[in-house]
Formats: sequence, structure tokens, C-alpha cells
Amino acid sequence: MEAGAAVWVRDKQEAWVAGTVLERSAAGKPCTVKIEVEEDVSEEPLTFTISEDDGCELEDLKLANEEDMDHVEDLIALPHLHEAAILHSLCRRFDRGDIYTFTANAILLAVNPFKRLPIYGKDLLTQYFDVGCMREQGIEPPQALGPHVFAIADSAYRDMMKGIHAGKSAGMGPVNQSILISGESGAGKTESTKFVMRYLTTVGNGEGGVELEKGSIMDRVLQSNPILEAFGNARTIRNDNSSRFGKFIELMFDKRGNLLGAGIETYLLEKVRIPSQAHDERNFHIFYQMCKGGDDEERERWELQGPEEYHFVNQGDCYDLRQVEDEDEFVQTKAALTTMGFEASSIQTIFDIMAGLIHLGELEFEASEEDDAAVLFHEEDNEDCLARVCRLCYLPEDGLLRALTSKTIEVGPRKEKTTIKLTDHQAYDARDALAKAFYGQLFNWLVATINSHINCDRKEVKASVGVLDIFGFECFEHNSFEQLCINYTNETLQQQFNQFVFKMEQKEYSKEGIEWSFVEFPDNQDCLDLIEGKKKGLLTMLDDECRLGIRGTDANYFSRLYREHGEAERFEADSAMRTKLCFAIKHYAGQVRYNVHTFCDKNKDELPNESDVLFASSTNEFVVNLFSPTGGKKARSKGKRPISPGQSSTSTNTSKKDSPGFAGLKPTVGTQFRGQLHDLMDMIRDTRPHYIRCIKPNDNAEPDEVSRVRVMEQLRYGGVLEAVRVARSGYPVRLPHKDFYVRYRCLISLNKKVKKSRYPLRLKGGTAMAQKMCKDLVKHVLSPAMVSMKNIPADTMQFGKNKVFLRKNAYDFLEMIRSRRITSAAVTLQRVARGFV
Ligand code: AOV
Ligand code: MG
Repeated sequence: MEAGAAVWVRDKQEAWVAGTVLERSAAGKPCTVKIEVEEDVSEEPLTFTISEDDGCELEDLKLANEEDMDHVEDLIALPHLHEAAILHSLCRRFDRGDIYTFTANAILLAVNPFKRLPIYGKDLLTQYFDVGCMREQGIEPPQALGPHVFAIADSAYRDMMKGIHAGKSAGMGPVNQSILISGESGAGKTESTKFVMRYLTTVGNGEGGVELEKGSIMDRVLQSNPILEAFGNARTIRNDNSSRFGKFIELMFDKRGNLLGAGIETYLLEKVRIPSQAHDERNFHIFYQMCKGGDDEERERWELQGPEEYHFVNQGDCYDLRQVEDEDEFVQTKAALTTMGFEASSIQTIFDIMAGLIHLGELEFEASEEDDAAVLFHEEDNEDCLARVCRLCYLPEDGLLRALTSKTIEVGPRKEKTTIKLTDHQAYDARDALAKAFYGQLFNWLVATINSHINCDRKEVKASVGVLDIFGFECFEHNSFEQLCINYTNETLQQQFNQFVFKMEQKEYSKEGIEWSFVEFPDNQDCLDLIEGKKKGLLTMLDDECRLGIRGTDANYFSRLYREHGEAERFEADSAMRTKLCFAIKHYAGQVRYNVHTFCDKNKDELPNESDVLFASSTNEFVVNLFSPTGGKKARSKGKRPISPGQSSTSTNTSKKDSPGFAGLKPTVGTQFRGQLHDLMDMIRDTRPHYIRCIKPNDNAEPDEVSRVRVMEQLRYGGVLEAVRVARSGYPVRLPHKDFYVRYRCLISLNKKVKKSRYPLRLKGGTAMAQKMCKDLVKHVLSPAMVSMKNIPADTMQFGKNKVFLRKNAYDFLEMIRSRRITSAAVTLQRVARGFV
């Protein structure tokens, strides 16, 4: 390191701080560095010792990039590539309002600005599309557009179209695409998803252009968002609009790239929020929208006052959102339901039931003096309330009261049915369970109905782009089964990223014999094994406990867990934690402490057993159907993957024969969820993934505030640095020799001296021959052209055993001259066809 060199020095508070080397040093000698601290100029210089091995890089001291090299749009362009440089680059870009940054074009980093930026307008959307078209035609666009969520949506769309045009033959990778969006709670996944969907619906509108016709399929697909958010999102302490369910939406296109329809699959709605909310949190938005936004007539019908009045919506003592008004949102929710095609009578029933659920939470019980059995508290008040609930939920009063205060059990060897009375505590539990089931079932029905309105004729579908928006990684003071499932999802997605970006990539290089130095990455497979392992994973052990029926308890589960995993690297439960039945998991994104209280019940997710009869006796066909064994409407998103109300997220009506878990019982929540996640990952495996990694710059949802330590944490656990390293030294494009030859043979005229007859149209012979012909083609034609026209060195291509490996710049260049050659005509043809001109 030379004297005067700009460096980064590791720092506890700021992650990395800038400094200057004061004295020149060599390996093994101390090196003094002056840190540039604004407030404290008098700070003593620090001394580092550089060992022989470290060369000029130390664990806590890194060479800084030159000023003008800091502001790169793609991190792989950073001359000095390390954590400090990436962090600094992102922060500087963020300060200038550039919230997006690419990593090798395939991973988009998005730092949440927490304020509206004017970068999502129709004009800009069109520009991104135009630039995409030009690139595809081999034309350098006149203006460069920076990294953007539209750009990644565009590349997914283009890759899909390329796949459609190329057909199955040309080794171009899968036709179907997926955009996988990750990041912790509040990082911006849902917002990014909406931008991606807006881009894809707009370009999928074909000749319709950028204005989407009201009620058109594109419009309906977009309108699914406000509906699902109203019923599935809630304010948490991490995010005012936190998704309390996971969502995978598959947008389907025809051979011309027009949007035909979509299918939505949802995962694990957090129903426990219905009966209880933590301090400063809210129930699902819809309740507040109704309480505050309903007009006089509606509120009279629902008998609703302000949300402060009701137990099910006031426990968090929090009623407003910081950025939006519930009243306005309610208008939007209703409009979206109408646009989607929900019938007016269904809409009324949905809202009636929602109001009924609010009143259900008001029902109170006490122990009767005779036998401790639950009876309505203050009979008169509660009878009014019961009547109100029943009117709004279309249920018979005696039936509801019976379901809440009694239970049928089987006794004796002949399993005779007998009814026992519940205690007041059990009655409260039954009330809450009923509310959760009702809401969960209604949510599933909403999803299924939306699917039926955005569905399309599968025969026309040529390819799809799937967008995954999950609930982000969470760590609260109190974490329960829901957080375990949420964090398990995030682990799975991180593993998918690792698989794709690191494992598969590096395996392929060694298999093909490509020169490569292995990049270490943060692997989380062991954490996944701990959670979902077949024999002794946390979920399996929980199922085992639940199988014991009433003998299974949370405390038992805990002791078995501790016995089995007490020593595991990723597991922790010190004595203080053990007395509280808590354990911690060291997740990829940090340690989370879970309390096993209620795990068994939540995993079983049982309905009060009188409720079948109760719902069947409803006066409203809608309610009867919602809970009938074949319940709700079934909608299919794709031939083989049914989305049925019973199977997604909450499942209370899965038929017995579906049960993979316990013979004769419905599968547990954990079992179902694991199955769903595995199906999802299987499907994603058949797509070409594009990643958006959302980053939360601070924990206060404040604009213009960056905590460098928090940003660094997220970069670190997301494996961003390693991903940039792999991308920079890697070969993202690979084509089987024959495909490479067929694709670029048309360029032989670039070298006038080459005899065409040496390069036959069709290749004969085996792989060795194909490889030789490719090598010749590269050596005599392609490489000289690359060097002379673009100064791209020859080592940007390597020959594997079966494939040619290309760096991005080499591939882009070849594609550009190839398309120039092939489509020299009508440059704007596609623009015209898409209606943008
Ligand atoms: P999440 O989906 O990642 O959290 P959201 O997408 O809901 O996070 O983002 C949280 C909030 O950040 C939003 O409500 C916006 O106020 C703001 N925000 C995010 N992205 C942008 C953007 N591009 N421009 C302006 N504001 C933005 V969670 O669902 O809780 O995991 O599980
Ligand atoms: Mg979200």
C-alpha cells in the first residue's frame, strides 16, 4: 500500500470508514492509517500490520476505489471488489436517488427509499421497453438507462420471448421465467412486485399500448393486488403494509408475448392475527377500512362504530397507517372487487361476514355457578351481540352458541358420541378458532375467485413469468409458529439462490473442465435440515407430538427438541431460555428466538368440532359452500397444480384422502406448508430465475436515512459479495457446441479470408468434432472480430467438454452482430407491433 492511498477501515458503528495510508508499508510491516472522521479530526492514526499472506488486503483494511469508480451501475465493474466497496457504492448511489444497482445484470439490488420517487411513470416504462427492443435488434440505444425494476422485468420478458422464438431446440435455457424477490420485512418486496406486474401487464397489452382498458385482463390482474392486500396485509412494527401471506403469481403469455391471464397461489395466511394483535400492530387492513370508511348506511347495516371499540381490532391500540388513509383504501378495495368481477351480492356477503367477525370478538363468557360450564356473560348484552353476529354471518343463534360452548366426543369402546360442556376458557378458544377458520376460508375463497376471473385458456399459453412475493424474514420480541414458518420460507428462498448462483454454477464449471477458482459462499443447508429434515426436523417432530392427540403438549415437544438438537450448530437453548420453553435458531439472516407455546395447536389448526354442523345449517348458500367438504370454488392455475381454497394457506376443508400426514386426519399446517414450498421450488427449478434483493436502509421507515451497518448486514447474509465475485469471474452464458456453431456460423463472412466451405452448414461427427469446429470458428472468425471491433479479449470464451462458455460481454457482442446480420430490416417493427409508436 502506497502512502496516500485511500482505504476503508472496519468500524463498529459505521461498518466501514474512509481513511488514508500515512506511511508506505510492505508485507509484514506495520502500516499507519489516518481515519477521516468529520467530528473528531484529532483521532489518533491507527496502525495495522500487514502479513506476508495478505498482500495488500487485510481483514479490517481495504483499498478504496477511485472516486469516479464508486458510482457504478453494475457492481461487477468495481475495480476493488470487497464488502466495503459494495457498501459504499450502494450508499452513494442511494444518496443521489439511485436506489437500484445491478449485479451482473441478473440480480437487482433495490434499496427502499421510503418515499415516492418519480421513476415509475408510463414514459419511463416505455423507454425501458424501447431500449430492450433495440438491444434485441442489435442496436446500441441512444441513451443508457440505469438499473431499474423495469429493466429486470424487461429482461425476464425478453428471455421468455427468446425462448418462445427459439423453441425447445436451441439450448437457450428454460422458456418460463421467474422473478424471485427477497429481503426482510419492510424491505420493499411487495412494492417491487407491483412494479414488475405493472411492467409485464403493460408490455403484455400488445397493441393496446400503455393505457390498460378498465376491466381488461391486464387490469384485473393488477386489481388482484389491492384486494389481496386489504385482506392479507396488516400493520406490524416492521412494516405498515406487511404481507401476512406468501404469494406466487404466474403471468401467462401467448406466442406473441401478449398477456393471456394469470394464476395466483398463496401461502400460509397468518390467521392468528384475527383474534389477537401485538402492541402497535393492527389486524388485517379490511377491518379498519370498514370501520372508518363505510358510509352511514353500511355502518348501520354492520352496526359498526370506530375500531377502538372492538376487541378483535383494538388490541394493538393502533388504528392508523402513516402513509395512507383507510377511508381511501376502502374505496379502492371496493372498486377492485367490482373490476375483478365479484358480484354485488357476494361483495355484500363478504363485508357482512367481516363485520360479523368483529362482533364475534365481543362475545364474552363466564363460568356458570352450577357446573363451571361456559355461559354468556351478562346475558342480555351478549345475547344482542350473538344475534348481531348471527345476522351478519348468516348463522343460527342456537347453533353458534352450541359450537362455542360444547363439544362432541367419542367415548367407550364403541365410540359413542356424547356432548360435553366447555369451560369459559375453552369457549373463548372456540370463539377464536372459529373466527380464524372463517376468515381463513374466506381468504381462500377470495383467492380462488380471483383466479377464476384472471384465468385463461391454457392451450394458448406459450410461456409464463412467475413473480414470488413472500413474507420477509422476521424477528420480533415474541416469535411463534408463524415466524418459524415465515423464516423457514426465507431460508428456502435463500437456499434456492445459493443453489442457482453458487452451487450449480460451480459444479457445472468443474464438470465441464472450465478453469475456475472456487468461491466460498454462506451455505444454509444445515439450517434447512434442522427445520424440515424428514426424520428429526423441527416440523416432523412437531407432527409427531401432534399425533399423540391430547397427550401431546408444547412442553413435551420442547424437551424432545432439546434432547435431539441441543448440540446442533444452528440451535440454541440455554437454561434461561429452557425455563421459558424457548429455543433459538441461527438463521442465515440472524438469530431468532421462538417460544413453543401454542405450537401444537397451531400446527393442528382444528376447528371447533361442532362447526361442521353449524356452517351446514347456515341460511346463506355462500357460507354453506365455503365450508362444505368440496367447499368453495376450485380454480386451477395450471393443469397440474390445482389452487383450491382448501389447499392453499389455511386449509380447513382438505378432504381426508388428501392427507399425507396422519392416516385419517387432515394434514398439519407444517406438513402442508412444507409440501407447498417444495412444489413451488420444483416449479421454480424449471424456470430461469431473475433476482431482486430488497434492502432496508433503516429500521424507522425514514426517507434519506441510511444505517450502513444494517445495509452491510443484509448484503452479507444475502451473499451479495460472493454473488458479485462469482458473476465477475463466471461465464453466465453457455451453449452446447452444436448450438453455438449453428448460431454463429452465419458470421463467417466477418473474416473475408476464411473459406466458407471449411464451415459446413451442418455438423457431422461427435462432440469432439463439434468442439473443434467451434474452436476454429472462434479462433479464425469470432475472436479477431471481437478484439478488433470491441477490444474484447479472447479469454472471454472457454470450451468445456460439451458446451461453449461465454462471458456476458462476449455473448452480447456476438448476439448484436448476429442480429444485425439477420434483421437488418425494419428496426422498429416490434415497437410498432407492440403499439408503442
Ligand atoms: P415488504 O413486502 O418487503 O415487507 P413493502 O414492499 O411492503 O415491504 O415495503 C414497505 C414500505 O416501504 C412500503 O409500504 C412503502 O412505503 C415503502 N417502499 C418500498 N418500496 C418502495 C419504492 N420503490 N418506492 C417508494 N416507497 C417504497 V413484508 O410484506 O413486511 O416482508 O413481510
Ligand atoms: Mg410484502
